[in-house]
Amino acid sequence: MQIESLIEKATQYSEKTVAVAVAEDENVIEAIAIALQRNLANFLLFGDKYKIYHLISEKYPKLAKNEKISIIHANTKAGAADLAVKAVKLNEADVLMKGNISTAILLKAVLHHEYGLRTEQILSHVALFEVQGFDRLIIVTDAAMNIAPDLQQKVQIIHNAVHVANCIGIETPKVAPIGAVEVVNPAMPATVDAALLTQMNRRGQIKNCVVDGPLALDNAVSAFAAEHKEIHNEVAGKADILLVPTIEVGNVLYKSLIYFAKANVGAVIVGAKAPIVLTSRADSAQSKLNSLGLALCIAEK
Ligand code: COD
Repeated sequence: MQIESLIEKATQYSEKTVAVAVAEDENVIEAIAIALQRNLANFLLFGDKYKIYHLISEKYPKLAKNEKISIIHANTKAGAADLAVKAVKLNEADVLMKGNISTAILLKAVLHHEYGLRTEQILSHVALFEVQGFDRLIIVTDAAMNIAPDLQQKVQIIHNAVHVANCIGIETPKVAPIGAVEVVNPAMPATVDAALLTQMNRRGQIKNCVVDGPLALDNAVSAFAAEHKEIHNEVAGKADILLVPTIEVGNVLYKSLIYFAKANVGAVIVGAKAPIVLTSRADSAQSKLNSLGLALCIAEK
């Protein structure tokens, strides 16, 4: 499966609605324009209506009259985030999308006790990468939400990533908890958690996937590297999901894949009432479109 085929699949759900928090952003509007050309969804654009109109009419004049777009004014960015979150809460939208607003402000609205989008699950970030020359899609989690997850949070982060893998057709994904080495070293807590997660999976405490770790990145994704180190298990060299120990590791891996490997990416936050598209402001319109496609496929499930 390729990311493009997810976007294609999402066009089957074109009656879904996306609430965009602070839509006054060139890349966001470009992604929405492409999404509308492909009849991907309806859009509720929350933010400064003058700036949104200006951006739309300057570059995409036909969009201003598109009945699949509604613009709802908010005086502040935090106000726009609150309104977009409430639209999802009230089932007026199926997906929440971050626009020109800091991640922390949007997430605070999402986590709000009264009108937020909490469920019993933890919320976590799941990024899907298509890397040229690599034989499969790779999921990286959590590169943007949970800062230093503990063991129990890692269990839930795996659960969320497995759900995403299932939504894109990977039935029993292979999960590699990543460390700097492939053996347990008590001085490296990530390796201890990885071993515990492996055992929890074997004992049925983590289901619908195969977990094996710790694995360093090379032994997780390269059969050659795993073979060279004589690591033989179901995950080594074949991982679908890379569980990183901290946000910094995830963020560096995410950005390395994009900036060095020119990877194609789509990313969402899952575990909330609805999927959340949370790409960085600097991400391209293409990656925002990819994330929308992924989020709409997840919303459909
Ligand atoms: N899932 C569910 N509930 C959560 C989560 C989560 N991942 N994180 C916090 N909560 C709940 C807590 O249980 C608590 O009830 C409430 O939210 C507040 O918790 P705090 O005090 O830990 O949360 P905050 O508001 O200080 O921080 C939450 C953030 C998500 C904002 C914080 O974790 C954060 O800043 N994450 C990094 C976001 C970021 O900057 N990413 C940039 C990379 S692109």
